[in-house]
Amino acid sequence: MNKICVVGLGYIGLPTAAMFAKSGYEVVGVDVDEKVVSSLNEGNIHIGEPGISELVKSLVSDGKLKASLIAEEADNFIIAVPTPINEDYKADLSYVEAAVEGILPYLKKGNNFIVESTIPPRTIEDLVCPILKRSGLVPGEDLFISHCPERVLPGRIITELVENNRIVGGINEQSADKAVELYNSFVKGEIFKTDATTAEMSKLMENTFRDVNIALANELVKISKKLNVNALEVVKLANKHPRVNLHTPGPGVGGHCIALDPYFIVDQAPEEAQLIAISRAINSSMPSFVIKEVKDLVSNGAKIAVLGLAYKGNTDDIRESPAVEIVSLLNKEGYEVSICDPQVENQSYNLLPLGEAVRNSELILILTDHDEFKEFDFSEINHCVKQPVILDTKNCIKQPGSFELKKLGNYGKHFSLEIN
Ligand code: SAJ
Repeated sequence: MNKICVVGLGYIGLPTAAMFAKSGYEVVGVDVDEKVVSSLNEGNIHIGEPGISELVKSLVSDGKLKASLIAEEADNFIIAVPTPINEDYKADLSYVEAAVEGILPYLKKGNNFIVESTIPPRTIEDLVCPILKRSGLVPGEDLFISHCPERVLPGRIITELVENNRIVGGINEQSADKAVELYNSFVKGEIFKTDATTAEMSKLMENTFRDVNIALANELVKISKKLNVNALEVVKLANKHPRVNLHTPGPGVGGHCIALDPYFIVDQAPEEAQLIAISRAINSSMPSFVIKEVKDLVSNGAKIAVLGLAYKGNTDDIRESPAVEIVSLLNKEGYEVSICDPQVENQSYNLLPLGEAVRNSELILILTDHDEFKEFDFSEINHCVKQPVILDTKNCIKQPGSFELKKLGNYGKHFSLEIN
């Protein structure tokens, strides 16, 4: 059982492929993108994730990891392709389907088949197994099938791949056992066995838990604005209770996971998933809320310097980023917008160095808590702005200098205890 074929070389597939290769498996990574495949075979990577670049380079040069446009025979197959959401908020499973169909010709008796991609409940049973049966192999007997959702936090992928506990959901016990054996090669966290459908639902509920809690924090901001309360201090103080963990409010929820996964549940059970649906709506309304805050500070036509386009600090990922929506809304409202994001490379945006982005601005709008912004001493740029005002939607700026620092959620009072 020494060869693994990983289909999908993105934020999850590539680090996973690398970890298996590092622990001694022969790994071939498959991707539909020619550029990804050719650059990987030269030892270069296309994702910005700490620690991956060096690891992949050495594995490729040692011949332990290679990339290919087509699958090949292996002992284990892992599917790690994206599951985006359609315009009607239903899961788009076309990449999963294509990936499973793509490996059909290479399946052999005794293979271990795993889906890591996040999928709606019942996908393994109702979609994946029927496709795999077309190979002529009997699921659970000739072919072991599991869902092993990834749980790693972008920015900490390499560490969390090893240390996090994992859920392994098999279509039967033997399938789960095979998957556990595989992941045991590098996972130091505990591995919990269950059935495939429970694993699918557990993964979705983890991200939904976070989305619902962030919605609660964001709703607190809106209530606090109405009642003139400092929501940020409320969060800190309430969290001094031993059983309370209010999350952090912000400009919205981005990324490819938390902002999408709850819809997979809502789509399957719309009548029942009321709280989940309203939480999504609250978080999706935050960009418009930020625009209202901006309007309270500067009038249309003003120049606004946006700091941060990525969906969260210290990542280059702009998928579903609230900042992207805020920039587009600001443009629609007639503001002149300049953007700085030192971590993002994206041809669609004219990304400027901080010093240039803030020139002649009347408002600096912080949308991402990158370290570069947190640590920046704003007294350095006092002279180049038209009006020294910062609206910090991430409550992260430490050295505002003589800028007036407004924080999203801080509407009240009056004196601060400055508790941590
Ligand atoms: N955010 C807030 N307030 C908070 C926490 C987060 O506004 O209190 C925002 C962030 O700014 C960001 C978004 O939510 O826009 C999501 O960020 P995140 O760091 O909470 O999570 P992701 O999407 O980067 O990664 C999540 C993780 N899931 C959980 O923590 C339950 C990760 O473990 C999963 O593996 C990943 O989704 C995934 O791939 O599903």
